[in-house]
Amino acid sequence: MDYTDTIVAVSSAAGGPRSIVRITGPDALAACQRVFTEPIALRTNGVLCASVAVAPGVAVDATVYLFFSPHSYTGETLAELHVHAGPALVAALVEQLLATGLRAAGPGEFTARAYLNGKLDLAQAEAVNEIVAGSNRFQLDAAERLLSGRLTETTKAAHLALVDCLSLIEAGLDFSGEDIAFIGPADATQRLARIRDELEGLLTGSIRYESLIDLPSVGIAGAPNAGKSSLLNALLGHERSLVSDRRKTTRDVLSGLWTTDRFQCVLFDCAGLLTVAEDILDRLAQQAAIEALRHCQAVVFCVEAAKPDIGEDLAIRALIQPKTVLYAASKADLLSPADSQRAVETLAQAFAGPFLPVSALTGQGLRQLQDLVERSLSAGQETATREGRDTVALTARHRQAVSEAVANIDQAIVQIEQGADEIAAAMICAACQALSDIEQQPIDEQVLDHIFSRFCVGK
Ligand SMILES: Nc1nc2c(ncn2[C@@H]2O[C@H](COP(=O)(O)OP(=O)(O)OP(=O)(O)O)[C@@H](O)[C@H]2O)c(=O)[nH]1
Ligand SMILES: [Mg+2]
Repeated sequence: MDYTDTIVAVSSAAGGPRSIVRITGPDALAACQRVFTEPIALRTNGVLCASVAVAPGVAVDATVYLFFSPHSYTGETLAELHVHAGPALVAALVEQLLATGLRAAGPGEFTARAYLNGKLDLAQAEAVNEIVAGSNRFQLDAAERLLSGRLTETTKAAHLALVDCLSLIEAGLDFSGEDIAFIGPADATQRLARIRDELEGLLTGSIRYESLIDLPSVGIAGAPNAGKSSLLNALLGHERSLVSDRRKTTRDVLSGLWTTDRFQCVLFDCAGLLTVAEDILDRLAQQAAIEALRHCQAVVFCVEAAKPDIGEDLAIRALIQPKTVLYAASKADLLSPADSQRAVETLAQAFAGPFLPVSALTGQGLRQLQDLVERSLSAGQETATREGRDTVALTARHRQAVSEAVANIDQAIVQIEQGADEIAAAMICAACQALSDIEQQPIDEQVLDHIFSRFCVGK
């Protein structure tokens, strides 16, 4: 891709009240002048108003933001035309600009230029994409940490320490004929082991981006009529699942995105579990329910608080083996507080686990249930809900580079122990290369293209 010409793209999301047309490159100012209905002096960074011709005889008002090189996102001269116009007019404006000699920007090309002009390191450039693509708060938080350079802070420090160690080993090699030792093997291996531990800590303490994208799932299980669908609707805050006083109302597995201020997961409802399937429909519904419950991180198991006989519930509990089970005594509003307390104690004894009284009708216990779900997800599910602010999300590329550096350092330690300092120096060089690939120009241009091709146009 040519990164020296002038490009244009719509950089705002579709459907908003305002559209942003972004232009960057050496011809950006001249291109603006070509679509302004009257010439305007463009001399300094700032904001001005202009009338922009989008088609012959059609002009719209635009707010123009000017950023002169190098004080812009891309490092080049950049202009943004903000217009309150529908998609057809915005497309016409871009057409006009293309007709005056600009090129339509490729995916991620603005950010690629920012990277090439030293405005962002590669990890930060990738973070821009993760922020744009991020669909939940954890993805955004993690991407923001990546953008703030948290990953490169650690890798840069490790890189420097490696270079330091390498220079001492190489000095020893240069003066190997003379009796001067710059660094002893014990000191060198100790230093290398410390750097390796730092990097390993980065790997173990980080979240995989992929895990943030694959949201955890939580299922609601229990006997027919236990109040599962009502609970799902109450937690989601809308009527996702049909509710009726008849048993076996729910047949399919239904899911909804459960977003709270502290976590996000897929919550699903399914058919009530049965010990005996009466017909083919029962059997199919059971299979679907058991299959869905098998794959979720936590199951909320509902038993009606006021149910006189819980034999059926105990039997169906044995049908599933969830990773985490959270017991809910449903429809607790049907009992007095004292009776509800007694029921919860009896259930806790029978199921050998604590029960939380809940009511989909009154909202009783729903907040506590949310807290329990959050705790079970954060225990089993990485660190997405952990308070620690310093968790970095590593993309597969970062993970690979850090792992490669760790492997090379391990090899270098072995070589030093065997007295093969020259090979050790080569291994340390390879580790340095792996780390510098995280923030600097990767050796292979294809890698760069691959990274930016995942972006959307306009970013
Ligand atoms: N009083 C009271 N009634 C409830 C509550 N939750 C559910 N119900 C009633 O219990 C009945 C069954 O509710 P559902 O939510 O359909 O139960 P379910 O477990 O999904 O039932 P199936 O889909 O048939 O397995 C309905 O008549 C609901 O109105 C509650 O918290 N309090
Ligand atoms: Mg139901």
